[in-house]
Amino acid sequence: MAELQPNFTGPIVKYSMSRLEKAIVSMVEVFEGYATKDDKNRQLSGTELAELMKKELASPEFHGKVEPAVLQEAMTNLDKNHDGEINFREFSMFLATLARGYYRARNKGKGNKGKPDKPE
Ligand SMILES: [Ca+2]
Ligand SMILES: [Ca+2]
Repeated sequence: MAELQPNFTGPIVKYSMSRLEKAIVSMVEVFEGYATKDDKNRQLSGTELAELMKKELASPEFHGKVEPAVLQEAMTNLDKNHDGEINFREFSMFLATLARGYYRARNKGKGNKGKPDKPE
């Protein structure tokens, strides 16, 4: 069936999500998966956050890349509006901080020689 070939460029290609789209869907699904464990299903409580961290951010592979200081900083600044819970906006900023830390660690010592490390 010609229309199912991988290099077909018509609208049917939209049936499979790109890596980036999958990453975005995963972010939302992970948040929802933990935030809905109690009555406030649009907020992560301390308990829900602890469980998420334990199950979703525990692999040695990831921790080998992200410096403990970056993780600590991300945790400290999580609750931006100081209401004791983490909403999706706060969670997405947390993930962005982790992604930047991971990106920096991955690219440490590679390229950009002579250019100072500027904070974004
Ligand atoms: Ca909740
Ligand atoms: Ca909050």
